[in-house]
Amino acid sequence: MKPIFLLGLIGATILQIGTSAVGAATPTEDGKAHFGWLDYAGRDAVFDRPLGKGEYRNPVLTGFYPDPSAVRVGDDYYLINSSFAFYPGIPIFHSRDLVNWKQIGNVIDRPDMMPFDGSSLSNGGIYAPQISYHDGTFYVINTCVGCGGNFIVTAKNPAGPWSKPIWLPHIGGIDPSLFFDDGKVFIVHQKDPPDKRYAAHTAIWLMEVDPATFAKRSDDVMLVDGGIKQPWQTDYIEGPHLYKIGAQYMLWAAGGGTGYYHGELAFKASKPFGPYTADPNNPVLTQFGLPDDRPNPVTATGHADLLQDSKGKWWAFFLGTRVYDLATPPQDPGRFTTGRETFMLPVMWRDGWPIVTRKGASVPYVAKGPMLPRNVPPGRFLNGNYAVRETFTGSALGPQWLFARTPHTQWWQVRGGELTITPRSERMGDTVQPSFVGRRLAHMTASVATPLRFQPRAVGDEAGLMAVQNDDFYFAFGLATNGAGKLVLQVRERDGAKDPPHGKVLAARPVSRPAGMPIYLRMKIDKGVADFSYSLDGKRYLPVLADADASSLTTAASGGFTGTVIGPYAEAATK
Ligand code: 6LW
Repeated sequence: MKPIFLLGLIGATILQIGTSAVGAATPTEDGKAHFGWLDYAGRDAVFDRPLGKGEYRNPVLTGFYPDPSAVRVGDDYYLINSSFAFYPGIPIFHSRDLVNWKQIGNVIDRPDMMPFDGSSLSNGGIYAPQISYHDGTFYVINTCVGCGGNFIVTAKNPAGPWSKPIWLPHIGGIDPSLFFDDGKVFIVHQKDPPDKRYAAHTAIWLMEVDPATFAKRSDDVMLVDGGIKQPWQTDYIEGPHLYKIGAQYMLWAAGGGTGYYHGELAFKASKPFGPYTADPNNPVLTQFGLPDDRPNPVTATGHADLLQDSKGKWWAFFLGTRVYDLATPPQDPGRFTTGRETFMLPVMWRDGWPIVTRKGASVPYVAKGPMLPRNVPPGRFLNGNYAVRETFTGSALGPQWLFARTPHTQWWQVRGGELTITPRSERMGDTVQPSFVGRRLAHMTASVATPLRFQPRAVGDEAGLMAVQNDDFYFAFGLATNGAGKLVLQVRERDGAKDPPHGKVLAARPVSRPAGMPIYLRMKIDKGVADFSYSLDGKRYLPVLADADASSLTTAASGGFTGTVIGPYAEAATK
């Protein structure tokens, strides 16, 4: 997968590039869908401001990259995110300067590693993983929700291979995090308190485990009870990480739930099992309570991981959401299609207590960076505005591509400069493993286009572009046949479980095109509005559906923890 960077180009312009590269490499009588490339162009006005010397841009990873966890090993930094039931799972990035990241693999990248079958794409699977390093070994500890619970995988090389999971049936709840201290190993995690009084009443617990087998070595001890009311949000206390700073044990945990009230809380103790004292600056990070009319609001900031760089400076990585509509009273946490993204800010200290955002301060889109020597070769664009052409020139898909759950058959091929997909009757909407592969929507305003060569063989055969939050909320824009030998382009939307599993047809337009020649499909998402158009020459686009309400791609509508994923698909009639 060789990305071609086309800075500054967006929309129609980008599609004029390389149209001649789309040849009739393979005939379409094979009934398969052939995609020549995928153009992605994203432009959010807030990213237009040029960077000054030493500055970096937030979010450092745009699009659905939530629950960041980062670790330093010498001069190298590694960062991971949660991925729910998309496969491969847990993207892992490398950086030398903390602001330019390059994906070096995925922690869950073998089909037998994690049982995602039947899991909800945006509510099940991989929640909040944590990465740590100790004595030459990397550890990722995590929860597979609805698919096995808490587990650990290890690796000598963070790019993989990672070990088979070691399951941790003795660790309840979610969000486990490892802590190495003086030859001992601990797991700090979220779990219900013994006297759980209401749904949001959770607590933080700690257990010492065996350093080799992770078997239980101590009682599970409650460190912080989220039900004890404080002047800050303690509901849904979760996502804990434990650090040793000097002689003190510092606990960080998210509070308020991963929405409008989200924040990060800090606590200190002189022994791992406590007692813990709360940071007088709590919440050390939040955007809750800021004016609703602030420009370019970032909301839901929390779930932070702390890291000290090789020069001794401290940084917090955390999630946040960029909302295009912070309704009043606020939607929880406003409308966004891009998921929860990875942000980074320096940590300030006051009397030995941390602060990430001062009271009333909004998270900056541009900040002064760590000034570490940059020597990672630039990878794919992961932040700011950009246009990229994903070409299918190699023999495999790059690590950024996502499948809906784990594929068990090889229904796609990267060959001859094309991505070829076999239409299958496993369809989006059925919580199965559809023939769909996509990339993250990383901008509020973005355009995705692809040249498609496809000759549907039967009614129900359909191929094109799909934008997906989960099985209940998605758009499919595809080429199909009406049965009378006529080709038709149609837009389907499923806007919740109330709609039929395969959605409703919002628009259909007959099209004709010389056999074997491509039809160019383009989907534009501009905040809450989507446009679907096509072209026969890759230059002049004709609408199939304009100004469609795209709110089904917002987390406010779909629920869950992911963002929109867009890419090629091919389906066949349900058996
Ligand atoms: C995760 C929890 C959270 O387990 O959301 O924002 C959950 N924080 O810590 C899913 O990402």
